[in-house]
Amino acid sequence: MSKKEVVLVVAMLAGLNFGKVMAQTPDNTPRSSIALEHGSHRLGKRTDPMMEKWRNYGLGQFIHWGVYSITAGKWEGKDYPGASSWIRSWSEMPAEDYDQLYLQFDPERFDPQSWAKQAKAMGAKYMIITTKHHDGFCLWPSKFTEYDIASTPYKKDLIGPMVEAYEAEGIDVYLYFSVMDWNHPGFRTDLKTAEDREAYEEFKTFTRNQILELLERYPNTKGLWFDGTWDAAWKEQADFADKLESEMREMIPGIIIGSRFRPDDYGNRHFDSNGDLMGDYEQGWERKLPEGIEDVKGNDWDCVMTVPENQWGYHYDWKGHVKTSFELVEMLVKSVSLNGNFVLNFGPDRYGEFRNEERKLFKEIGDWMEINQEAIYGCGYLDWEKQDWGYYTKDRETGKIYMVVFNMPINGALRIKTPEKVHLDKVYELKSPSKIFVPEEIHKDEYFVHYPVDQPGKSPIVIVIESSKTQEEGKTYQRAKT
Ligand code: FHN
Repeated sequence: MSKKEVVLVVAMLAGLNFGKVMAQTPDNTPRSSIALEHGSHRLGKRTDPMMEKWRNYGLGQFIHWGVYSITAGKWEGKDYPGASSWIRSWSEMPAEDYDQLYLQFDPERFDPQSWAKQAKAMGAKYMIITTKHHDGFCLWPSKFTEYDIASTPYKKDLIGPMVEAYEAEGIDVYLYFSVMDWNHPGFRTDLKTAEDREAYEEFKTFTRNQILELLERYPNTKGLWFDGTWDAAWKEQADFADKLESEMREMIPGIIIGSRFRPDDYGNRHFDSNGDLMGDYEQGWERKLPEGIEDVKGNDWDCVMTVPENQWGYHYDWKGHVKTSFELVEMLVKSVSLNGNFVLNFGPDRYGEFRNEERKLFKEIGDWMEINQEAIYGCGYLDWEKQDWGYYTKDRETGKIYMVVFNMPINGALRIKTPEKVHLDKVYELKSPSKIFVPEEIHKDEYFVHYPVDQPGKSPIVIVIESSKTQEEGKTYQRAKT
């Protein structure tokens, strides 16, 4: 039984009203809640400019890069069956051998300007870079460890040039940081002994030092994307993490930190013991998407997605299904239609180059975004009944509605069901605004838009709806007597 369950049972047995305090919800309806010192510190979405900008990104780029790009998913001719970034944890990978590989890390073809231009061409508005993954290797010259880029043949900082190059392309940079650090002697997954606890205190100091070091070195970063916080040892660090998050927020006002960093008083992450979101957005949608708007619980969220099923760092041979740009654009549009951001992962090789499959995605996604980005940037959920042909998005500022069609009916009849008294003023194809459709009203607040299917498309079609409220009643028919 967890600590929280024991405390709850004791309180109930004692007939105590277990610390139930009346917290106020955004609409000020009182709600009972468990008293937490380190739970969610805010109900409802952030509404400041930095978060508004984050909310309207739509598309981001994740980059996993580090020593694991040298092993590339295999060791001594044998394939590691998991994600290449985890190869150090493989029983057949001698950790001491892995921990020497950094002495070979020399990404001579690393060209941050080229990376940034490719991301720009794809349409990414932000980029998340692994400054340190679970293996503990730092892509920046850290004062707190020798296990960093300064100790490699390459020697030079990799993060700073990326920040500069991406910002030059108008792309915001966020820093991924893994709390889990297999290289640090004080890291523990759980704290069983006094020695564990003593070692972990040193690890906590090291972790805080590195996080604050990153913010000092790269003050333009817009946020930190934390990872590796699922272990029992970290779940006991509610007070430490809360204080550290406050320090980060003081250092860079407005900085954006997701739900994967802090545990609450009872070790709950992402959502505290009252079910309230920890941090500024939900970071739980990894390699999966919400089904419907109710799944996002009114929160901001991002989906981080790999191109193969589960490869974040470079792998020498992408086995299994490699997602097409069509699939990935659908995931992007679905994310935006449900008020989220879609962050597509790239894993450069040990030399600093993207693989051909990734270059193809830069181009194909970029080509679609060039024509249809209006349906993505600054858009979010529309509360119209979802139809099988695809997804609606709505521009938060203009109110324009976009039908993004992935599944064209063979007869081209795209069904639209509007809320009551909504008039469809103008309907046209985004890429050809002169191509205007006259919706056929088939029932009260229900229409067909007839798309000429003699021109079957290869990529998702975007149709724009300009609508307005009307007093007119739509066509009504006598209800069937059943
Ligand atoms: O273990 C990591 C994994 O390598 C990758 O970094 C992803 C990215 O969100 N996070 C962890 C798995 O949840």
